[in-house]
Amino acid sequence: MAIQSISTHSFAGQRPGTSGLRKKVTVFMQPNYLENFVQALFDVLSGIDAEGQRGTALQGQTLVLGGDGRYHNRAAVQTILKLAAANGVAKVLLGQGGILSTPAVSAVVRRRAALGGIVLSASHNPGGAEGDFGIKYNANNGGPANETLTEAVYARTQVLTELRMSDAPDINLNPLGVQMLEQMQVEVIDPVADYLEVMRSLFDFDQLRGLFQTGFTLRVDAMNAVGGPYAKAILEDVLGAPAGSVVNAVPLEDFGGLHPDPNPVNATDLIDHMSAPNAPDFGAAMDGDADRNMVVGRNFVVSPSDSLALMTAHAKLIPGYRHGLLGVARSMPTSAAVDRVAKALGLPCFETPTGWKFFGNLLDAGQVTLCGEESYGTGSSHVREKDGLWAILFWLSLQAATGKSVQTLVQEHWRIYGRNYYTRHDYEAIAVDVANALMVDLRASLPGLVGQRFGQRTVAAADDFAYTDPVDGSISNHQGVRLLFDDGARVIFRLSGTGTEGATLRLYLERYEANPALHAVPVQTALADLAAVAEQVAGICARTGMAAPSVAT
Ligand code: VG1
Ligand code: CO
Repeated sequence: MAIQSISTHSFAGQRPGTSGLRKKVTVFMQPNYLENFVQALFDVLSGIDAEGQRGTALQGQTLVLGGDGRYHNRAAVQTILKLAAANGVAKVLLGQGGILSTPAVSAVVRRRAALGGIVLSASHNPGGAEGDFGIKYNANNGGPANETLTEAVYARTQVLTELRMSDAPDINLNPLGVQMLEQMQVEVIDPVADYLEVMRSLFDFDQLRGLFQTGFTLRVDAMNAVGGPYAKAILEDVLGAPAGSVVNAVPLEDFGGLHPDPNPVNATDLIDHMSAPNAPDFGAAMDGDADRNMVVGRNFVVSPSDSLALMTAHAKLIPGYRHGLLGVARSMPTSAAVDRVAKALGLPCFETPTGWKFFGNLLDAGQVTLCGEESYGTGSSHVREKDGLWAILFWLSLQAATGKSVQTLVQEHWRIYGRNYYTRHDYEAIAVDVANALMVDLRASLPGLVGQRFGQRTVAAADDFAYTDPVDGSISNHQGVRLLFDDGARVIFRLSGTGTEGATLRLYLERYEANPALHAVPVQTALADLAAVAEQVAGICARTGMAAPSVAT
């Protein structure tokens, strides 16, 4: 066994997007593609100087490593271990079998005071040999690296010429305990243990056991992804939910052909079960890396934006939040439902760009406790990622504490705070130049839109969302084009930063309805006039040739 110096050449396009570097598996399998990115990361973490001299900051350090189990996960783990061993890392905490959910990586980094963690996942993107792969670095707070770090890594990918890598044979990823790779310890850990302890510290497990003893039924669809082992261990083994409550619980390399994106369009089997006559009391699904969640009642789907608002309103019912919340944050396109609750409770409420990395500073600075995104993501200060199973335990606890169903909880919430009708329309796999031109033209038209009337509404403001981080003052521009109407309605356009095929245009529509008599309108009907405004302003159909979105959630 020896450390090798291997010459390499740079690859274009290794700039991380909304959540790490995501590409087709075939791109990641090119010789040195993954190696380059990881070497660039290690170079930056080592404290490399302007002359390209690597520093010593990785020496003696511990990193956490694991992924969602998708195709290429195991091979990537072996590659990263060999790079880590050659770059002076002292120890890697590796999830057994190469498995760790995204929130679990965050939990392990924090509990074990690691330097950071590497998450192998393309999250909600499809898996398998033809699907996507991804890699993301989380810093010592357990959260996604900030843009300064990801930019530095990207810059390094463009100039690096040498990989440092051990030529040792592959290690066995399965037995728990310590193995040596060169001078580096690899400790294979139980992927669930640390995470379970964090959940135990937040929720009343006896109360949840009691809930299941009363005959409460649930169906949690792990979509053949990494949430399965966590949900099974915690819900069934520890809390006593009926065996079989967690379905599709074994992580498969291709997710069994499912698209592990927990929304009503992709989790149709769950929706069917929840609308059957003998439906369970509660349903939920998670995504590929178990950081997203969809909450479903009997015949009733909860909007993620409403979920955040409702969690905020009821947080004191949960032991981990019984002393109240410091504040809340939502991504800009997420509906303003939570803003109303924050206002009523006198809580600070922040609006950030899309992507969990923007919540990190607010959480670290103790300015917020709960965060959420419209894309089926909610989480809190317990880790620095959104957390699917945490959200499920939160909703189960609310039902246990109140004795109310999902539907009753949400409808009561609307009666108190009003309803923010909300939908997102995705136009997928558009030609990149078409998508870019649409956004450029839209930006150019913004000044002229202010003051224009569309039906009953007038555009009160139109801008391209820019964010100044209140903690470190960093500025992020071009985070989404917004039309803000005088009645509070919003139409938002942005391009996805996680897709791997062409461009994806996301159109977000929202309007507020205070009158409880008007709270039962189908969502797409309630927002049809705003969809028409979006079409009029952006010409999506004319430009893309798509008469309807690929997905509406
Ligand atoms: C999407 C969502 C965003 C989320 C991101 C990562 O990003 O819109 O809210 O944070 O995915 O989630 P984009 O740039 O494609 O809109 V995950 O669970 O895929 O890591
Ligand atoms: Co995810």
